[in-house]
Amino acid sequence: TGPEASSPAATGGDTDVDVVIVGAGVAGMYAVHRLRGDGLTVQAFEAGSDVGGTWHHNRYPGARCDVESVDYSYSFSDELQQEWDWSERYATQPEILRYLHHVADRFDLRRSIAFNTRVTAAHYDEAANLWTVTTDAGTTMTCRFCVFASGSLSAVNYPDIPGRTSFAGAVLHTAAWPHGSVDLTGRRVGVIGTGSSGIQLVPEVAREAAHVTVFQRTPNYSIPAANRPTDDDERRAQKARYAERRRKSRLSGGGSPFVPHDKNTLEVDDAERERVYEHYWMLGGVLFSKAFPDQMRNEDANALARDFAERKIRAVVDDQAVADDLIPTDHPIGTKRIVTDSGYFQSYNRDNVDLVNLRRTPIERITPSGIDTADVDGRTTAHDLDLLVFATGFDAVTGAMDRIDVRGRGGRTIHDAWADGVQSYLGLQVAGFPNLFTVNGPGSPGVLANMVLTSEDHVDWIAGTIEHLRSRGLESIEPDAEAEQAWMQRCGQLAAQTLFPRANSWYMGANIPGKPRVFMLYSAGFGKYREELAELTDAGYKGFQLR
Ligand code: N01
Repeated sequence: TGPEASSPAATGGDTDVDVVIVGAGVAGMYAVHRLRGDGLTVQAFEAGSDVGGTWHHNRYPGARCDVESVDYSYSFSDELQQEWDWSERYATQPEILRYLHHVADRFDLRRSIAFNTRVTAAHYDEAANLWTVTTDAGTTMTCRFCVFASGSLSAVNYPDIPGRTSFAGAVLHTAAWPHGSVDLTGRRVGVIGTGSSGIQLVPEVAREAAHVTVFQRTPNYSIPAANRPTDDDERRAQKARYAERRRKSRLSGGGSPFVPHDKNTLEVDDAERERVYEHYWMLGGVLFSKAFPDQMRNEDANALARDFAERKIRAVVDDQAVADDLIPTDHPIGTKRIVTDSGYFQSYNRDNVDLVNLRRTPIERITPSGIDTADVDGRTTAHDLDLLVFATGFDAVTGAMDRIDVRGRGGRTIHDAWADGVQSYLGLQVAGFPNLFTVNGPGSPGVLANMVLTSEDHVDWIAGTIEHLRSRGLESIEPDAEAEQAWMQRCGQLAAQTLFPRANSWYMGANIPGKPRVFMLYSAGFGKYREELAELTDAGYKGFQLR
């Protein structure tokens, strides 16, 4: 624990610290810096051995960010912005982690963070208006406020496949990749899952391993990263205009300074449409979703974008029968996160990479020697493997908190509060859990936008709110249940105006058996969300009860 833990709490009452922060990834790190800077005593707990969250754990070969590094970086310190040089347009995981370590050093964050310590419970004491936080290291700590910065994509998902634990070789998960190198030379590797993680991993593994078998349940849209090294001139120009870049990002839908074409898909002729698609394709990755303003709302418009993406896939895959299996047919483009790849589809032109289409030949079981699939004629094919990689994603958005024993007013658990569908007001608070804040919680733009800026915004709002309470002698804040319900309904209505609900995606909770199917995010864009949040706050914290 840090030295602050021995200072008196500034928010009154008899607590060990003012604020406990759960998680020391991008959001938790900034929360430590900001809240400590406001004169509060803070203690963060982090399950990993160092800072970085996502970037600490997802160390698989090929891991990169799909937002340009110049945007996917903190904006709270101009000195930091000016001093850090990104070497590539889309930084690799090691470079992003180096950056986060630099931030931890520069702002002396580690003294307030207990590492290798997982929060197991947070219980609210109604009479004393305080939270008691318990960890797996045996710590018990009381605080006035809890900030859950536990991540949207951090609760690792292992699917329940028969025989899962019987495999005799090494088993890895992309989101819990071992520190240090994994020797793939001469090995037969199986990869289950073709989301962002699997698709980034496959080309890297294919270069080293003797053989790679990719087990694909659902094909995914993936777009080349258009990655390249940056040079001094480019960096100088970007840094000179950083403030403007950030301003545009904060007005945008996705938290980076890009806007769609100014006309809708069907308002331009074929040649112009092709030119616009090509332009956004060359921007790389998820930005293709922004080609035309109606692409994510209008099925006919989306179909034309899909057709373009299909042609791109066919152009780089030699065997058109394999291309048939790789082209998504079950969801509009963009309704699952578009993957940003580096040579994924081309991997299937290699002799040492095979695709297994699980829709046609499903997995029967995992065996000690590999994976058995059922052929169309009912026979079993055994795929012999030395190493098995689960690239099977996360219990997204709610999973990290749901796995902790969080109890609010009346001992009600967060699990119960979310059992019939997730509830949250603005992605910041849940009714019945006073003084507990979530960063990028359900009902916020979160994972639909640039998470560094969304995290900074939420932490700034939390800091401002704590200051508001302190300066008025108030002790607690929580949302009205009605305001919360209305907010989640609004998120549902906004999503219904888009094509998002058309996919069985993790955005919808569809990848976790038994999870309620609700579009968990605010889909009208980061800029619009910021406007709404500011209006409600300026109107005296409308929808919240302050006591
Ligand atoms: O996880 P996913 P991810 N049998 O859930 C398959 C971010 N991210 O780690 O689609 C067979 O997307 C599942 O199949 P299906 C990014 O936001 C970003 O790849 O459910 N297969 C799917 O193919 C991303 O969206 C980057 O049918 C099974 C895969 O596993 C998010 O994290 C890099 C299965 C899981 O894909 C999650 O990405 C990495 C089963 N029983 C991650 N169960 C960047 O580039 C699941 N699957 C920034």
